[in-house]
Amino acid sequence: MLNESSDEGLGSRAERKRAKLRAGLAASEPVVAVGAHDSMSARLIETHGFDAVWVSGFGVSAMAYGLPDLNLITMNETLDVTRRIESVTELPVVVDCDNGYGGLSNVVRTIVEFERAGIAAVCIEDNLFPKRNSLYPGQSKRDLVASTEQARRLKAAKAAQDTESFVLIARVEALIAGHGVEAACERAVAYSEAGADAILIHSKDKSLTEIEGFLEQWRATGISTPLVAVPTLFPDYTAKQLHGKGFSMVILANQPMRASVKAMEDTLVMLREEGKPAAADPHIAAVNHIFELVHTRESIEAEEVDEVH
Ligand code: SPV
Ligand code: MG
Repeated sequence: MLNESSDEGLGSRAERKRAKLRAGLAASEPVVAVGAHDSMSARLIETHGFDAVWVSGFGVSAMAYGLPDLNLITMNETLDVTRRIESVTELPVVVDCDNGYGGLSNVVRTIVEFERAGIAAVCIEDNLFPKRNSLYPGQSKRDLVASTEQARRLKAAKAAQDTESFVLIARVEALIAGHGVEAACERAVAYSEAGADAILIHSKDKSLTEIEGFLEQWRATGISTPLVAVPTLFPDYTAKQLHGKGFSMVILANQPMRASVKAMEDTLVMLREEGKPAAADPHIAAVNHIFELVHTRESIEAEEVDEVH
């Protein structure tokens, strides 16, 4: 028997998710995306009522591969994790594809492959390959792709799209790289003119002075391309407050990863100290809860429904 989703095909599933994301970007409430690093985290993000899943490059690097977020993960490795995430959630999936894994042709191939995989949106940043995670503290060396070259890549990416609905988010790293508000705004304008559907303006400034400065200059341009924020380092602002300032989408990029690591560390300490599972049991999810989350009973019932004894 065909299940509910198998007769609608990849196209309409993808279209439905992309339409949901596009409607959200134009709505009077912010789209709140949360960072997933695997399929279970994506399932939980959906269960808890969020609007979209962010496939975090940091999360996939650290959690799926146990590696630093330094462009070590290839396009195919990201696509592999993304496909597994996409298949278990009804939410639009927004994938952090770093800098598109190289030059113009790499960016174009990234768009083609992720669009064909039914993904709603891809985010491409202007960090030069190999990139370094934007939150890494200190004066680590950071080079950006020249603005004109990045605009050329984004334009080529948009031209390579097969559908109108697929969303390309262009991420500006000028504030992270210390180039200042004016350079950030110039890049945002260039990327928007190149056809980006949204602009992610990243910042580590806890006071929000940089972001406010950017927003002031951006407003003066009159460009209506939606803006995206990642408030990891300005965590006291709610998604609603950021929406009020002009952001259409807010990405809570890494909290599930950090929660998982803390919970695993605490559990391993208890197990190591007490030497028996009972030490951890009151503090961890019940086995039955895991069964429920992945719909185990439903699968077993379907297997047994017409079984001849
Ligand atoms: C990610 O989640 O991988 C991001 C956001 O790109 S950040 O880590 O803040 O750069
Ligand atoms: Mg990233």
